[in-house]
Amino acid sequence: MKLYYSPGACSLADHIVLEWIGKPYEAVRVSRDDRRKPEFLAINPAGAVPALEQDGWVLTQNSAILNYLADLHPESGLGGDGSAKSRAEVNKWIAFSNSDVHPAFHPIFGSTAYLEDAALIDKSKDAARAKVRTLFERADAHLADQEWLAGSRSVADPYLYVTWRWARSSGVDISGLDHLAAFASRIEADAAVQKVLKDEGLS
Ligand SMILES: N[C@@H](CCC(=O)N[C@@H](CS)C(=O)NCC(=O)O)C(=O)O
Repeated sequence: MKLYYSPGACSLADHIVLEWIGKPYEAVRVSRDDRRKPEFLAINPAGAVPALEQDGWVLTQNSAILNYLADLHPESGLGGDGSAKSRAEVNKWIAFSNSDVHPAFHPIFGSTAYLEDAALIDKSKDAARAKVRTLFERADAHLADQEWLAGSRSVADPYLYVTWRWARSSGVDISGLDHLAAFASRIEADAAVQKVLKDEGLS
């Protein structure tokens, strides 16, 4: 199994999950330039990571990959406790990161550059930072009385952690989000996560 990733990108979530599962895999680093090359576009025409390749089959879209890894390794417990309800909770939190938090970063990452007006672009970035803060406040409140998003550690947790890393380095006000900060520290303290951060050149 091969995971195509870019350092610190949303593919970091899948990388952590693969390490938690503990079965052999290969992590293939893809730079920003590589993502536009025909070789990579043949793997994912969207030119985006993550992409997971297994026996010539390629799966893209983070939510699909996280679910697939959980299904492939039920013994890991990373897809919930086996009940439909607990799996729905895992999926709810994958969706929160993938559909709400991740897209909220787009202006910060440059999606409003087409405006070609520095003041307007700055304004869109400030609005994005405020939006991320609001979403994080919701996650913070949820984590007040539990260690993991879906009740027990799951494939959803590293995705929110990745967005926390982005927030830390992009001027989002993360002050006072103590439960979310503790959650991120819990993930960061994990030996498997430390290994992945080192392998991606992030530690
Ligand atoms: N909908 C895709 C989005 C993936 C995505 O945005 N990946 C980013 C890294 S976090 C990327 O590779 N962007 C490069 C690009 O879109 O050109 C998913 O959920 O997997």
